[in-house]
Amino acid sequence: MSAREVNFDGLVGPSHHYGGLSFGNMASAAHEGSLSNPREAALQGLAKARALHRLGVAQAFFPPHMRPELSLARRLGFSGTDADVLASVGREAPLLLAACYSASSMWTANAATVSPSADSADGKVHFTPANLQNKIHRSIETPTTARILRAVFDRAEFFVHHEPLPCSAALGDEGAANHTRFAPSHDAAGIQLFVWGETAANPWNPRPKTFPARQTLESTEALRRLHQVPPSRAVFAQQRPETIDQGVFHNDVISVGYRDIFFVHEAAFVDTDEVIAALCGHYQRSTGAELRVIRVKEAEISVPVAVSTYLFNSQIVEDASGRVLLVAPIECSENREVSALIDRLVDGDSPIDAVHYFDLRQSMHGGGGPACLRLRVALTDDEFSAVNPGVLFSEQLDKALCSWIERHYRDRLSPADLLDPALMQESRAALDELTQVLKLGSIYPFQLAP
Ligand code: SUG
Repeated sequence: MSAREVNFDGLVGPSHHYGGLSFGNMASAAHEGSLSNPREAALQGLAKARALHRLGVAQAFFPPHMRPELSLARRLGFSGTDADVLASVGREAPLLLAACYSASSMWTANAATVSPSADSADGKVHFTPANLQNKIHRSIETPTTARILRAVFDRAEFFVHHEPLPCSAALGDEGAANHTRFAPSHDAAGIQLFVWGETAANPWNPRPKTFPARQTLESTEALRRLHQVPPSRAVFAQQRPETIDQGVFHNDVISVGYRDIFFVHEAAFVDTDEVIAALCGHYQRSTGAELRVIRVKEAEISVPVAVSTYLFNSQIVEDASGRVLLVAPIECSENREVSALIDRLVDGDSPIDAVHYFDLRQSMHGGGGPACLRLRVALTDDEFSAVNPGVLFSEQLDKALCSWIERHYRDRLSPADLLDPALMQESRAALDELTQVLKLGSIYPFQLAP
């Protein structure tokens, strides 16, 4: 049976703005309060999905979440009509208003951890929605993410949906951004890399001094158990604390894996060489093949340059003819050292055959590059045919989404605009229509019976 890896890209929602909500994420801090363009953001994301689809990559979408999520403000003591809540939160707690309105669900690499059926003991695809407990604006994504995953992957004979891990600092979980799978092909059994930033069990273990570590060792161990990945197929690695303190808040900001390829900066882990050796050993024993590692030295690309260009947040994909492509943010082409490195990889004997640059600046300014905008799900043919077809990319869906974005999205949004009650009505009208376009049924709270 053959299989493919499907990229589920997050559609950017109508309230995309720069709230400065993610301490430890340099781009989020740098763009706090600046003017966003939700329409351009959504169209940039769609353009990436369209281009990859046309190259032969399997593409699908997850819808944006309902915003504003006023239930968050209500749980924190704000009351009255929706308009009253909006006005009083705006007056008394502007950061909370930004959180209620955050469009961060676009970064679907943080939606869930996914293990393909080839790796799991029960032969099913496992999903655990991330609890995202480190950031309030992200923690509110989890219930909607869980509903969307169940709506898209609804056949119990193929798909297992776990509860999110309990919302505790000891179990911080940021989903696929800290999880990578290596395998000779999408249908073959492989190995999985689980990356964590701190451990609740040992307070003396080195941890970042300035910025938070968002994922714990304990959460990664739980994910391995829940997903029935045998210990022999799992490698655990700690992010280097100093690297987190330089703005590497997720592992996908400093490494990316695809099939048998691992593109990694030497400062990614506490002991990167040891991690590479463990991965190569496990991979060899599990698959009989060799892992191909592209290890980038600090002297070639510094961590701050990796963070500002998001080189390692590139996607690695294969086109229809099997050529391996690096899908990189346009910022990489604008940096001399980074573009020179990419040229060397493409021209030399690395596994990368070509590069495609994308302008995703609206997302990048919130700290999300190409790889943040997609959740990968490796599916066999049978599993693929069980996916809700409404979310799969087609030229027809592309046209419908373009028209939907053009009709519903604003082209500028400032923090002050979040106080405008019309924005709430506009967002709900847009999302209500979207569930029909994607044929997902009722997934938003305003569509569900009380
Ligand atoms: O969680 N930014 C997101 C970016 C997530 C990137 N995802 C991956 N690396 N996979 C975050 O920090 C910014 C929101 C704001 O500032 O308004 C934000 O949430």
